[in-house]
Amino acid sequence: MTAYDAVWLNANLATLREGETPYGAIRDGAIAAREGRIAWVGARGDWNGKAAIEHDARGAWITPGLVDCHTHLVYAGNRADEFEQRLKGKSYADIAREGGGINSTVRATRAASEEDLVTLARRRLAQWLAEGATVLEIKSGYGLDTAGETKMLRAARGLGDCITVKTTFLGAHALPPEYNGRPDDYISLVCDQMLPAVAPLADAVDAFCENIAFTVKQTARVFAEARKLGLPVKLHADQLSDSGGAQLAAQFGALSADHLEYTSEAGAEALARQGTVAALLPGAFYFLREKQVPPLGALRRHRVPIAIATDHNPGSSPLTSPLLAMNMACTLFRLTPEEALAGMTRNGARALGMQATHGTLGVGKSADLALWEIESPAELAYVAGANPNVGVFRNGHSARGQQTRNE
Ligand code: DI6
Ligand code: FE
Repeated sequence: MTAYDAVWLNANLATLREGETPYGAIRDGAIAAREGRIAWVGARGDWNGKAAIEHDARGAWITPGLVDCHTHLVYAGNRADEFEQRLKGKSYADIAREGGGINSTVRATRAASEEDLVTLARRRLAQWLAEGATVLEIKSGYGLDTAGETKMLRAARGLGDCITVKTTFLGAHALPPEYNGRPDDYISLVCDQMLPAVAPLADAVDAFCENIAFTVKQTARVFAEARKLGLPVKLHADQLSDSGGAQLAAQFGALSADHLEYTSEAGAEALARQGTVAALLPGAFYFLREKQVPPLGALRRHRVPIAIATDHNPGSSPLTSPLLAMNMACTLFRLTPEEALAGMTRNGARALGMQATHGTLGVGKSADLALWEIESPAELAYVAGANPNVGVFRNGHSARGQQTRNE
């Protein structure tokens, strides 16, 4: 008889495996782990294994640990004062002209030590852990010089003890003040000096391709360099205008193209051809009071995998709740609750190139489990502000010293 390290019984499973029941659901299921991986999943009645630890889930639903595939969690300072100024009538452009906006976060982040950045990010991270997240992507992009970007990526990796972290180098996020009027020179710095220096600390490379940031041509230079270093790419694409970002992302075989509010049908088709994930970010849409929603119909028609993420950052999406991001994806973008949950699990993992190891409850995957006191998985996208999480396990181990509720 095979021995397992742990089994969860008296649970309903939302496996999120594709092509099965809605949510890949198994009512009254059992799930067992060995050496940090899922080793058995099925109906309780079929379970006759032996496990060193038996967890009584007391009727909870178990989903894969949530995967937030797009965040800017590491930074110093905040921009609440700008939020206040905007509500008193000042425009984003006025604030940027006066040295605020992204550059105020760049100043604060450059001035902070790596330890400060870890402390601040760890404090924010508590909410992701409380809501059952086990994987988080974190971008750089507020250093905008080699030392600052290196410091941010190191700080992000420093959080790996409590959550699985994927780091993304976003040197091409904004033009730092010392390069004012010289964007091509800055892109040369990114390509020739920053990228080679940060490559060992980065799992992927991202850029902000937008009329207020970098052009398609500048972004393509960064991506070509990433390719030489063997790093996969992702892109902030078509957030405020259709700049052909989706097509550019597809052309470089990007893991994901993110935002996509202004993406055309042709853009959606290009993503589908490459298997590039569409990562939708309703937090930024909400906070910036955008009007145009991503082309959900085209994404569905072309069967583009859709991920949902918080895009947590101090400027355009101070959202710290993956569950609320799922709710917003439904209310603002009209995703179904099942699409929203798949977006924060299976497709979030795919957007990070982790589909072989994360994002569904399948044999061989990491034993990353979130337990929820809910009656149906649709409740996860429905509760707007509540947190029904009652446990989270990463690689089979409790991720916050709590196994199931009341224990
Ligand atoms: N997209 C955004 O909306 C921002 N960055 C990005 O890539 C804004 C980030 C900030 O304002 O700090
Ligand atoms: Fe972002």
